[in-house]
Amino acid sequence: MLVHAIPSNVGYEFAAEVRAGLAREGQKELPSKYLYDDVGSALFEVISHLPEYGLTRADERLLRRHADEIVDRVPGPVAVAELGSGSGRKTRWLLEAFCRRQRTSYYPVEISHSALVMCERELSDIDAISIVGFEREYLEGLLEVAAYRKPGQHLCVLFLGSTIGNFDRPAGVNFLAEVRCILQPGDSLLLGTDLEKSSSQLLRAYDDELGVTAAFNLNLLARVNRELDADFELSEFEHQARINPDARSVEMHLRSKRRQIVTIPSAEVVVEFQEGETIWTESSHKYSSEEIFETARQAGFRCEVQWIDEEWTFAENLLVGA
Ligand code: AVJ
Repeated sequence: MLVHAIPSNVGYEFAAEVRAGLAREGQKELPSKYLYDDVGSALFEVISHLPEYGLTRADERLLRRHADEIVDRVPGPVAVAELGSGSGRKTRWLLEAFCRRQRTSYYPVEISHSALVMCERELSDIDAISIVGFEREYLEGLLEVAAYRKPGQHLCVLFLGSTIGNFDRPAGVNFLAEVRCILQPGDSLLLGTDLEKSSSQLLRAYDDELGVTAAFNLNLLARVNRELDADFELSEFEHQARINPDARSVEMHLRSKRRQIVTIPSAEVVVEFQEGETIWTESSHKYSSEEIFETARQAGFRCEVQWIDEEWTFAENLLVGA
């Protein structure tokens, strides 16, 4: 077992993106990747245990159930790169299967330092694994992983948990195409996608009774306060989950309860909110099982197999670089 982490060079962009997102005309927005600081990552971990939010458990069930089949379809020796590893819990099933076959390198790419540390700790007991974590943006990290690649080694990218859903559809295809550019023909991409479900089920999942998702969303303002010395009054904003039927997504917003002015010194911006005005913080797009084949094709992959969880409609898709 080898564990070492390559530390971050992100951070300075936060102020610039907060400024750009809040100073703009029309719909204010903040990039959803900033939801995942230490507090946010811990809150998401709690969300994944809520009865209303079955996504993460469906993902894990599929990986556990089909780990051997997945591994059989990925030629070895293999380097496994995971984009957004989170806690690493659901990845264990796959890595154990890979490592039963042969020694395997695992490269988690994750912008959250605490999630990366957690994931390395969680998985380091697996026999015949070597782990090198990259505290990086996805594509930047993947480029570095590709540079580490040894001759004859197959690259298998994991993009699980329906993180792809945070992109709108065209941006999702673009992102997958960028991943494809870093890969070689025959390399694999295991893509987890949440599937369409009823509005009521989605609203319950993204606005849970306990208020954990609300706290997860509001933490973004708390983070701006902590890191950029802002004076957001958290009790003056409320969490909102919305269905966007045209985009086939569920959106999270933070709604200003009254007219108010917020100062963010380290982003050099003062922001005015009208009563009822929102900051759009996340979109979670839901896919049909059929469209994933076309999405894969547009990005330069072929979707070879799809496994679907029936309890919480979710698909694990094995894409191969064309
Ligand atoms: C981790 C991006 C898949 O979109 O469902 C959970 C994040 N947001 N509850 C999702 C999330 C609100 C989650 N992803």
